[in-house]
Amino acid sequence: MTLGPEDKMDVEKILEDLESYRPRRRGWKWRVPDQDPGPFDYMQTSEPLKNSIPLPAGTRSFAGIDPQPECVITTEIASGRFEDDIRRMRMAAWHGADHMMVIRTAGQSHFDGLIEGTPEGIGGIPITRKQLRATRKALDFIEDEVGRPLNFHSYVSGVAGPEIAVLFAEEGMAGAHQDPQYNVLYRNVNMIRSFVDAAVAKKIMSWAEILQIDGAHNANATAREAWKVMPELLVQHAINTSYSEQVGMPRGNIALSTVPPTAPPAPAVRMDLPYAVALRELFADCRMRAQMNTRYIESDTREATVTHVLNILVSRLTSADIQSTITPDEGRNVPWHHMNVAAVDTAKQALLGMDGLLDMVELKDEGSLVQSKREIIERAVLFLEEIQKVGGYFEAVAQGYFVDSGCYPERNGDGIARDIDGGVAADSVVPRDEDYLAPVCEHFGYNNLPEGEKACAVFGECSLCNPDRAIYIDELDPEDNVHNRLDDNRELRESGAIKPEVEWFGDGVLTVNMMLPTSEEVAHYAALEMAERMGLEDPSVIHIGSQHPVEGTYVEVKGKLPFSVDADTLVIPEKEDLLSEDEIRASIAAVPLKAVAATVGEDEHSVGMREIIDIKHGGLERYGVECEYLGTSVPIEKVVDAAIEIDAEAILISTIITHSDVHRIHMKRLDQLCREKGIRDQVILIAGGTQINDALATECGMDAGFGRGTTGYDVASFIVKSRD
Ligand code: Z98
Repeated sequence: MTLGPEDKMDVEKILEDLESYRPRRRGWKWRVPDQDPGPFDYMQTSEPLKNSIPLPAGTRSFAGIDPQPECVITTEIASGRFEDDIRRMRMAAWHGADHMMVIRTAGQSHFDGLIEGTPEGIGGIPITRKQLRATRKALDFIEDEVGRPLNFHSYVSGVAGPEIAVLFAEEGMAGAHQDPQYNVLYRNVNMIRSFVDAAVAKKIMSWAEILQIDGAHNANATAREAWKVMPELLVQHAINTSYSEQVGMPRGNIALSTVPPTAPPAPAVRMDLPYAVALRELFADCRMRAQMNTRYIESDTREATVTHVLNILVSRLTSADIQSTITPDEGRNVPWHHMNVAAVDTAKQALLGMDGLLDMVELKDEGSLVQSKREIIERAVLFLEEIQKVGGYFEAVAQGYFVDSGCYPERNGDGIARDIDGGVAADSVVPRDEDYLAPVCEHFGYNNLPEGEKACAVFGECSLCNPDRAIYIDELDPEDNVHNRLDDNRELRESGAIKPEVEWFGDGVLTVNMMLPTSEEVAHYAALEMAERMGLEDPSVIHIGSQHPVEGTYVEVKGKLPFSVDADTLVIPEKEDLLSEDEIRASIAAVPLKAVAATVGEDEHSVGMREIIDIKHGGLERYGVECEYLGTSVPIEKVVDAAIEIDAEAILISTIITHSDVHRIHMKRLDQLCREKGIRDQVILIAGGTQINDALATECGMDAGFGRGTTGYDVASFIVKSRD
């Protein structure tokens, strides 16, 4: 199978012969610094992609350039079905993501072994060998398509941490979260078990060159007054980093999961920046994985996006090896495909926009930045000292020191306390037998062998030395598996019919946005009623924002569309075949052509029209058209008179403002006036503007309409074709 830009991802092909699939490589891949060929000089970019989708302005106004920032960009995927995860990864990769972080299904942390097959997950995917293989295989195709290595990532946590670490090593995973504190605090896995397991898991991850991301940011995401946990965040990073190093993990493979702890309306950058500086100063050789703030995400995607741009400002003012992205709809708890893409675009756009920032500004080495930084570090050191004083980490956890919303040494008594002898898998740590022999060559601790001898030498080779030794189990559940899900939507897939989709293929979900002139409470129910009457199934309000207590409320409703559209029955206008530039020039050189152009009505926007006519922007003048530009806010009568006066063959009008449908009125008036003056069959009438399209313009009496993305070339080709 090959995957070209025109091919849909064929999940069934991906699933074929997975048994013999082997990953191409092991370990993490960073971007390669490079300068995108283009009109600008960048200071922080990497090699361009072979296939990609640029930012909207990149396509329209910057000749299609799509520069890639120097740092890896993450997309967090949580559809719960791997077959949809991979399609979402493909879309994100085209927009610039190269770290595919797959969230796990709820509850997998408490499984004490591996699971198999491809069951559906809740809020994430069940991590299994088949799911990892299928996804990695799909990623191989996608990385060939975009021309950049893609890092696949998930979690080495929970009761089966070491088993998952071996699975990840065997299956060529590039990154993983691993932090025993996460198990203890958020999953209530026994603390002794968690730390013992972590040593084993980290040793195997080090062999597999898997980049480790820690879990400190979860304290911020969980604490009640989350901006106060900054000293604790440093402490958590220190504990996991130090433990990892002692197991043998190189610092260069340890990425700290750092998050700007606050969000507006707090004075966010003033609070977040000193923390970011402190972290980078203390952990200079570690990698920085800059997570975006999740703690203060509500259902408003605009608000989340602004917070995330501020987070990226902090990354640019300090550093980020990986810029993570969280979908702006995270606060709605159902991240959707297009929101993954939106988040990746936000990161790409903001990083590029702030390229080279630190070359121009300098962080002050005095004043509040330094004072706050020092204070956070001092509080963290005191925290560590007190942990020692109370008897060590386990005792401190038992006493609820962590995720307390007081800014240490202040304590609020609302921390997460765990029992040393309690939690999931308590009492499960036992000394190794004297004749213990590790099942894989990489292991931690006692192994009944002379120093330096590989465990697997005794029994041949292990699954790390020879991946063929890993046992592949296909499916265990005859009902809950990808094959049944593919059967369920086969008809829709094979018919080529189109259904809206936000999360899963064919889910039919769409959103309707409305502004209702009433209070929030009434708007909520009015919106639901409207959605129901529109024929949407299961409507629910996913965001509501008051504009004023009684004047207006903005509502976003989601619902399911109960039908699909047959693509074969659609009447899609054929793309206009353009004349070549030489043909246009030759025609105009042979028979000169004059045009009158104006922005009409009461509209002062001149940029669009200038783009179409000016020689500087490759407009009509470039092809030899003599353009009489009348300016802005020009009455239609004046435009027609001017055309008669200079004997113009084409009239071009532009309207950007479309309040009260003035654009339609202007177009109709132009057609009517030309008829009244008896010149209609001697002039080509063209309307343009952001809200104009060809169908609308021709309906209003124009010969053609041109909307967003039009160039002077398109218009020149149309005029020459029309008059010949
Ligand atoms: C992120 N938005 O990091 P379960 N271990 C660690 C974690 O941070 C997480 C898990 C395990 C976050 C994603 N993080 C959330 C250190 C989760 C997941 O038990 O499978 O949910 O573990 O980008």
